[in-house]
Amino acid sequence: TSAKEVILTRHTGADAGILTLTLNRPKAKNALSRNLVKDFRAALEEIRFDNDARVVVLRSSVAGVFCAGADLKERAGMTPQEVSQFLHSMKMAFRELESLPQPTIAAIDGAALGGGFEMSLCCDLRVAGPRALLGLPETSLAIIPGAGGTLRLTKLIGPSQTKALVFTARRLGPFPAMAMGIVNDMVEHPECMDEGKPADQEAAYERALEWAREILPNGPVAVRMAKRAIDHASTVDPSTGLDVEQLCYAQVIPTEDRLEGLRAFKEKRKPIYKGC
Ligand code: CO8
Repeated sequence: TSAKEVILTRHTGADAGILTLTLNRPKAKNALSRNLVKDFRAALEEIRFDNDARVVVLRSSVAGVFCAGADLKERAGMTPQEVSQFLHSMKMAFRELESLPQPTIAAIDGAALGGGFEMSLCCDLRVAGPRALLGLPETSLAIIPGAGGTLRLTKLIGPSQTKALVFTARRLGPFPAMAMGIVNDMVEHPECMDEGKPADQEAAYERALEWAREILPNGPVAVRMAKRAIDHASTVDPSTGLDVEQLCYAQVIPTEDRLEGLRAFKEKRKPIYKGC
């Protein structure tokens, strides 16, 4: 299925179960316009109810940019009511991304600024390419991060590191992003960068696919339930968190896949899971 500014690709063959969601609005560096957000939400809805979808990779088709954040030009022409409607729909899109049942991986091969960075924070994992540039420039625009950045980044790296980034509006390359724990993995191509050649556009995406392929063979229901339990772990009190873990655990007990896992172990072979 393809929408104009967001393209949903279902992989096939050995990669069946991996879905790639590509932000594709080159003329405005993937800035989040009303249209892009609409396409994005439609694609997320399709993924959410797709039982064959096991891992989702979010990437950009635009060289050197993941997403430039909110569309600052479109917004300038909106009435206050339209701005409120748009911001609501953007925040809903981020909630929908964050609450997808499947694991999600953002492949960031360029600028991920403001809302673009906040979007990547709604993914479970982040992989930075050689030209990744992550930041919350809002205070330099005399606003503050308003699409979940203050909360999601604080949960990820703590309040002091978040303040350091937000107060300064600093942009981070892959190394500091990795050191601060913002990205899970990075691809370095110092030789390309040194010679001033364009870095391999696909590097972060390829690495993200490697992560996806490592998740793919594992029990799909188990992975979804683990995501749900871990997401609750950081938002509820410990005793509720343990309850949620038990409820999620209970979901995997009646699955065929659990028995297949035991059989495969006994027979010393790789399990083949069906997601039920
Ligand atoms: N909005 C609209 N258009 C944009 C945006 C944007 N955010 N970013 C880039 N563009 C446009 C440019 O205006 C330019 O258009 P044109 O060709 O017509 O002049 C085109 O894209 C290409 O841009 P550049 O020439 O600047 O491209 P570069 O490759 O040199 O640089 C960058 C790319 C680094 C992405 C650069 O464009 C940039 O810094 N953009 C602004 C990034 C930014 O500040 N984003 C933060 C926006 S604030 C935000 O996201 C807050 C969300 C809050 C939600 C609140 C909820 C309550």
